[in-house]
Amino acid sequence: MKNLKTLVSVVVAGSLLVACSPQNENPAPDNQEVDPDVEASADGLEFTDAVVREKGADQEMTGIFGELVNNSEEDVTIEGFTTSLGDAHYEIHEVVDGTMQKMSEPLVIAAGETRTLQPGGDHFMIMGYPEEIPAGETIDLTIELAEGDDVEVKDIPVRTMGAGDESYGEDGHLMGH
Ligand SMILES: [Cu+2]
Repeated sequence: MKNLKTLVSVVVAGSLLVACSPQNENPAPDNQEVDPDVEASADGLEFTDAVVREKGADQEMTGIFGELVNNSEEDVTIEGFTTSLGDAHYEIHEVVDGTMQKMSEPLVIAAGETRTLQPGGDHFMIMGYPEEIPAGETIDLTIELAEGDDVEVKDIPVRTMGAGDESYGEDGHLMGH
């Protein structure tokens, strides 16, 4: 498992370097010596207060929550995401009339705006991952932007969170896609 995580991180870091463009050369506010990967995300999209809800081996899915902050002067469109968990089904969800579903519109964060991902609202969903995701662990998240740059968020803590804030589609129709 450790080796797999390391491999995934290296691959992601490599793609970030390729995606990094000369336009990201503004100095970061807190640290002048950040590497290009960090600078790319510091200038654009940040994911703060991020948390993953603990998942038992018997549970079908879980969510990632937090604040998506667009520090840039241009809108960003989130096309999707992956995590250091590796092979799983990742979807961006919204909650309509108390039931979550795949987001019907692209997730756009307007310039300077913040979008909250929370239970009962928009969230990143991890599906099709059969193993336990226990509290106390951390996972890395890679957010894929339509504009081309990926944003990597390291070491998101897994925590126990209150259950029952959203419907997991007990009639089963959510499991179909
Ligand atoms: Cu969901």
